[in-house]
Amino acid sequence: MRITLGPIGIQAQTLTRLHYAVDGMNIPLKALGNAPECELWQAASPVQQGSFKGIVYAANAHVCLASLQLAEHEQGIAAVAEQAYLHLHELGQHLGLPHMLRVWHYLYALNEGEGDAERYKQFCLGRAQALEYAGVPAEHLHAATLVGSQTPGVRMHFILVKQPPLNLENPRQTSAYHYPREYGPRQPAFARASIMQWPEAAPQLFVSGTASIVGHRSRHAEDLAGQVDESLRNIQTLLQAAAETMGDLQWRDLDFLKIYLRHDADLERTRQQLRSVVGNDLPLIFLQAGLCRAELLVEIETQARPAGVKIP
Ligand code: 3EB
Repeated sequence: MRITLGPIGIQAQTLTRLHYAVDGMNIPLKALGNAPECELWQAASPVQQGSFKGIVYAANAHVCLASLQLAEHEQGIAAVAEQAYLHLHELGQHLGLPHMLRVWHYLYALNEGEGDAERYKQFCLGRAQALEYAGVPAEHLHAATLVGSQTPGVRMHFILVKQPPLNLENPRQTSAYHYPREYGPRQPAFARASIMQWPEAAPQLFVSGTASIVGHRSRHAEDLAGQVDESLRNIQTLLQAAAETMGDLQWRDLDFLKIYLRHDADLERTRQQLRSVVGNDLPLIFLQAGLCRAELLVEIETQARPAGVKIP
């Protein structure tokens, strides 16, 4: 399965070998500028659609692309997070695709609540409890993005696979799953990047949402340009770590950058700065989103696959 273009829904498109949609799968964020209208995910063998405990998905024997939506009532977001991850785990068992490769989270009112009661920190608590129950060790954590959405409830999109991906950490950053206590009662459970070694195909890289964090501390508060630079340095470091498996990766070798901006007014400044670093060929996809720490203004994710890679 591969991504061909950036966001705003996975829609049925006629591709060379097959096409499919996951009904109702769309990114619950506002696109900024002239973003592409849909994301295409293509698999080389046919997929079947299904639904399972509020998750809709498309899957074949090797890979599953899925979307989960949970409403929040009085139970609190930690309980919702726990349930979401338990359902995700059960779906993986049910399909024989037990490993997470990539997860995107879209959470309502992300920074609401003080101290340990902040909704992001409570989400991390429920997620950690579910993964502990499921027996997922730190070295099997997956690449992830977690941003704030204006749409109520918890939305997650995720990719499940048969064989565990190779996960990378960033030597410039403390692993999120080792963040100190000041960031919340349980650490954020994700890897900085995942590489999927598809059987009989070239590997594919998924870089997590990457922000201006060095060690475990946020850098360049209130300095957009500084945060963009620091995020790019972090991504570059991950590309270097990935080179051992993927071969040398330059900016132009990436599929796109997906940029989450806290303030839509920062669009043009950010675009100009990114263009000056990555050149004119790389697609830039801008989305407006809340971010995990109040001082963060920007977060960037990316993917890469060598030309011609076939996803089973
Ligand atoms: C960070 O590096 C920024 O909790 O799943 C980025 C990607 C961030 C994923 C998550 C959080 C998550 O800590 C925030």
